[in-house]
Amino acid sequence: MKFFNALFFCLLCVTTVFSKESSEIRQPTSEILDTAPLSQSKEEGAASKIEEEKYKLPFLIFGDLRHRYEFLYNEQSGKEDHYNQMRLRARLGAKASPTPDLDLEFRFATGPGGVSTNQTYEDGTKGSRNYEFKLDRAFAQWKPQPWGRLMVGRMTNPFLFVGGHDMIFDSDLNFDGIAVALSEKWQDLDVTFTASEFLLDESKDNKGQSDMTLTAGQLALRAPMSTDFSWAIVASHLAYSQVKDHAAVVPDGFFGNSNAGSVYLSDFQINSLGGELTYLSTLPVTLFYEFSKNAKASDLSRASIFGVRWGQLKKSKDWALTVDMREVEKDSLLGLLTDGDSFGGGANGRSLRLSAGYNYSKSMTLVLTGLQGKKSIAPGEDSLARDRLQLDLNFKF
Ligand SMILES: [Ca+2]
Ligand SMILES: [Ca+2]
Repeated sequence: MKFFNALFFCLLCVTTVFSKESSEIRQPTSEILDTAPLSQSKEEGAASKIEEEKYKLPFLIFGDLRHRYEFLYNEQSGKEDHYNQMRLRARLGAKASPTPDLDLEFRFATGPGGVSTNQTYEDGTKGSRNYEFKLDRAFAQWKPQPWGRLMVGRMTNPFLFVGGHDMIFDSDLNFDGIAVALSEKWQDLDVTFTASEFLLDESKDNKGQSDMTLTAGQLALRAPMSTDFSWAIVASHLAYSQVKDHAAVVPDGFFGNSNAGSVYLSDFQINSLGGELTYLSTLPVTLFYEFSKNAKASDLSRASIFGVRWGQLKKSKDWALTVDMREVEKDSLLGLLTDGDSFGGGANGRSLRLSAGYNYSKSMTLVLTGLQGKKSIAPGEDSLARDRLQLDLNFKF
């Protein structure tokens, strides 16, 4: 019953959000100012022109919210635990291009950040008290040439992965530091090289434990094969510094990576290769596979994902189906950054994800996702079920 109540509430919200009032609020400033009284003098007209320029918004405001109903089954050793919850994700941002070669973006979001921007309703903050809304992104992108861009600040993930998968980096992640992307087109071949230096744990100590960083490089090639097919190959090298013997970066722990005595037992230097084949039509079909290996771990160092995507969610009435299967061995990837939903997040698990989405309009999307996973899959450990069902109502402007 709770579920249907939630669904009804969401539909009610949608009706309100898309009512006439909201479209009036978003009326362009210039249109509002064009309705100035006809009796204005020339001077008043000039002054109003200045006011018009002053208040013409030289930026784009954007935002989205997701209302999620979630059912979880988390097996504990020797017992079962299942529960449901409702969660909110709200994000509000602004983008500006003050000069043609410069973009600035700021965004605030609910949730703790990192791999999750979910605020579980009445969890932690209870009794209808307000939730925290934190800085999620703040970065500048300078494009001095059509083939090159430089990003600094707390930025969106600059790397591309086949099928848009989230095995290595959760889709909520933003990164702190600097990134450079160079792209060129030779005949039909699109080539993009991206490099970055990101900070994961700042240390003031220059003797013992110092900064934990991610130094990464990626080469992505994409080209059509015929009029009906296109392919992409993406090779990535992700070198993390100072992970071994480092304490947990966030209080929640090591997210499935090997640890003992409250420190990591392995370093992480990951080489990853992904391939993607797309059948181009009104309902495109994409097949993708990626294999990753941590060169610094002698054992349990491999991760892989295979997936199929059918359809796309761009226009009103679009639909899409996605299936992916992944296995992330204990020390293959840094569990702190991997997708937080599959097998409960982190490393040392495997999962199957099925997802169906439908665009009721370009601003309203319904997504149903089922995840069946196992965590603690390393030899000698007791594997535990991690299943969840998510019903998402997404709204954006
Ligand atoms: Ca996430
Ligand atoms: Ca430092």
